[in-house]
Amino acid sequence: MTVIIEAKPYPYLLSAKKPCLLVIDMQRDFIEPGGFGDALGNDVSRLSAIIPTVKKLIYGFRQLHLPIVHTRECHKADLSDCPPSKLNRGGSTLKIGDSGPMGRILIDGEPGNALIDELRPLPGELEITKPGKGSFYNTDLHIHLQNLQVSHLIIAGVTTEVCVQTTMREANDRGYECLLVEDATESYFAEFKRATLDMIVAQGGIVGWVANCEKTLKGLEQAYGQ
Ligand code: TIU
Repeated sequence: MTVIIEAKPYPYLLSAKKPCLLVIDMQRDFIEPGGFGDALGNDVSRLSAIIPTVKKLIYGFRQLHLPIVHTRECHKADLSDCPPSKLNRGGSTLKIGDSGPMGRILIDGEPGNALIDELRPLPGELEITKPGKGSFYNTDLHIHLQNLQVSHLIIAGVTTEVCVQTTMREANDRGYECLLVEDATESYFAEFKRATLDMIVAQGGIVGWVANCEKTLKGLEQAYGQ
């Protein structure tokens, strides 16, 4: 069976192994006021526009019984997994670990660190906590994907040029065929999102593919639907 998704820079083919949806850091810290994104000086309101599209992708994968992995950027309460370089970067008033309106900033288990209500994982869907921007750094993601026999990653989430792009490059180097869903990812900077999408597909898809949600789900439904 071959699945074809109409994508840039050329059709994305899926065969043999399973595709997995990787939803990156759709957590309150980046999407709601009072979190880490806000503390860094960003206009966080830009990011909520993609929530319905990410929801559509998640529902599509659930209906097709395909695996979904959610990630969440966070640190341990004692900050032992947060390098001083990350802690001190940016010079903002509220730093990682400080108390903000949604609890301690970017700390595992705090209210602001939760995935947003609309995209809460279902039992059986993996939720990976990650201390870095890339989802493979200091996590068990690769081993989980290998156990699931996943070779293709369909990627969504925030922010496009930070955690999403870092993860996609890490995945590409580990041999995964990656497709970024362009209307299911967003940045605090419109021009950085545009540039990231361009960088991914340049040079014959040096990092992978880009397609919209509709085309992605259409290809998957044709192959895996009943
Ligand atoms: N600051 C920013 O754009 N992003 C992050 O710090 N983390 C993620 O992208 N998730």
